[in-house]
Amino acid sequence: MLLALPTRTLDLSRPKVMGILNVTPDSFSDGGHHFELGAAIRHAMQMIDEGAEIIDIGGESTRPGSAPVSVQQEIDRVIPVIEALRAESGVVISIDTMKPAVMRAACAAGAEIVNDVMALQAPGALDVVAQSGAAACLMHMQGQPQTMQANPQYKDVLAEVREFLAERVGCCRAAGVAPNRLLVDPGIGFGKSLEHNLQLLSHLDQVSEDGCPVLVGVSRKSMFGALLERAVDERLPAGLAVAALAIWQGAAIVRAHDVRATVDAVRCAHALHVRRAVA
Ligand code: YH5
Repeated sequence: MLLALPTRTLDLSRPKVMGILNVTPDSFSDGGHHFELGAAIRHAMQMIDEGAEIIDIGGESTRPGSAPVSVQQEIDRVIPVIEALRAESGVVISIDTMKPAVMRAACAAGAEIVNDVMALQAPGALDVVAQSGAAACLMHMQGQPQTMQANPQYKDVLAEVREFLAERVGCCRAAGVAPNRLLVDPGIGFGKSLEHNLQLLSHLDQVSEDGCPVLVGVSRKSMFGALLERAVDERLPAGLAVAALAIWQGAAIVRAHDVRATVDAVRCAHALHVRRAVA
């Protein structure tokens, strides 16, 4: 399976690890509010050294309670990082944003995947992606980031997520974004209870109707707090187990903070997945 990028393709016949690079002032700060470019690039280069083939750069936190960020602030945070990483490395760069203006600037600076937790529903987002030639990750979310975890409700979470993603794939196709440029993502933790997350993760092979490759992110997420009562810094073993099970079900990309460990888990799971598929 090949994902079409603007000037090359990404071969997804072997699963990929997407390393998370948060460029918010709390992540790479010099102690004040100043964000340090050098520290962000060092962290990206370390994740690449550990086996990340995609780096996902985000300048806005989607956590409940986090302050909203203006378009200009978000651009000021992410564009220098994209430019510097593009100059240093041939890694595939993904921009994690909901804002069309940030998508446009990021793609002009060298980002090749738009990772949007709103699945390109913001006015203008579809056109920006269509015109840029970038690939896109369409993620399912119920509600808005600030309030999505208050009381998530579904009749059939798997069917509803699958239908939403199929509808967004259809909108992309209508806007001129071919399905070979699309990834789909069930959005673990985005307007979902623990039970909803577990339902989706145990049926990952059923979330993509159109054969679009599946991306999934569970790294350090609150579902492990709910399931295991583990603090954020104690969730790595759980995240590796679920990452492996995602790949075993055929997921193409895992989004993670702890790249070296996740690459090992993904490689083991894929070695078992390919042997099962041919039997
Ligand atoms: C995702 O799943 N997630 S940001 C809370 C945590 C730990 C991690 C308190 N962007 C996804 O990573 N993009 C995010 O513990 C994403 N898929 C895609 N495509 C949330 C996050 C996190 C939240």
